[in-house]
Amino acid sequence: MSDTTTHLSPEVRDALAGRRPVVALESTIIAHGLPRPRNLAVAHELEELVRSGGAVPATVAVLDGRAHVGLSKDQLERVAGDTSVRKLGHRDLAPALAARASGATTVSATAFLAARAGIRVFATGGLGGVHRGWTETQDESADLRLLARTRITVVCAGVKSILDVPATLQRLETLGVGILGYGTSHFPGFYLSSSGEPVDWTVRTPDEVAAVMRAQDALGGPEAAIVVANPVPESEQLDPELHDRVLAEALEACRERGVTGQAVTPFLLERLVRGTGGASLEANLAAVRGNVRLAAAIAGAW
Ligand code: PSU
Ligand code: MN
Repeated sequence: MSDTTTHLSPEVRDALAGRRPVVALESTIIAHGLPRPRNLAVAHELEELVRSGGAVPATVAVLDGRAHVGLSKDQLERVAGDTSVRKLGHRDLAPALAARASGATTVSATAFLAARAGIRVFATGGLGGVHRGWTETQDESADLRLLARTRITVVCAGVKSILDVPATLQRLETLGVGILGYGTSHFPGFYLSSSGEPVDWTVRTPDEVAAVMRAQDALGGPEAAIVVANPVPESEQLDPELHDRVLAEALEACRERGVTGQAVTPFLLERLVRGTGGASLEANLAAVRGNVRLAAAIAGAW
């Protein structure tokens, strides 16, 4: 499905036509979630991890007013290196296309474009969700509502720990988004292996995830995502005490400076990287790598 709005890379198009496994990857984490120039190396590494897992990577972005599902090397370089690349949630897609703009896609925009292209499995780091202090700001990521209406399986290390995790889990329940703990009965905490919150369902293999996806299709009914919550290994998690201390400082700085809207998440992530001397970045990368590997296996099983 290539049309005037969307271009599928030849590799992705062939894989979908041949019913071979494809994994969608978002680009906001590359353009706005990781420091340059490391971000480009990570973007390549994640695509390689998908390939070595036997699937075709489909990194999603908008370039010059056209959505791309599957990027060439040059396009990936542009997303990682061009500082004018915007951050695009689902609601930004139409204005960006009309303005011939370029932007990296968040979970909401990526899930939408990937599902529309026929891709069923998507890997990311941590989902957006309900921010702390929601009663004042009403800041809830558009990721949640879009996932409530999109049949896609998202592999993530939970939701970003900068968020109000219990409130986000409550919203996911209300919105009808299923959560499967992968090898765990606890919801992961992004940089941390566990958020301390329980999950209702645990799966242990990619085949078990694929079985849930088939059951979802057999049942029919409203479209909704399945979240596969895959914890970062304990050996690679961020030290929980360091995490809590630096996060408290970052949240305070965010309030003091009056950072709002789309800028909140990149601001907090960057403060965490600095405040932990880069340790949060390593934990973030370990989580994303694990998710990408698992997503490739799930796409294969599916
Ligand atoms: N996970 C990461 N790094 C990121 C993000 C997720 O490890 O940068 C991005 C995703 O693209 C997610 C977005 O959709 O943050 C959420 O932004 P907001 O809170 O503004 O909706
Ligand atoms: Mn927000």
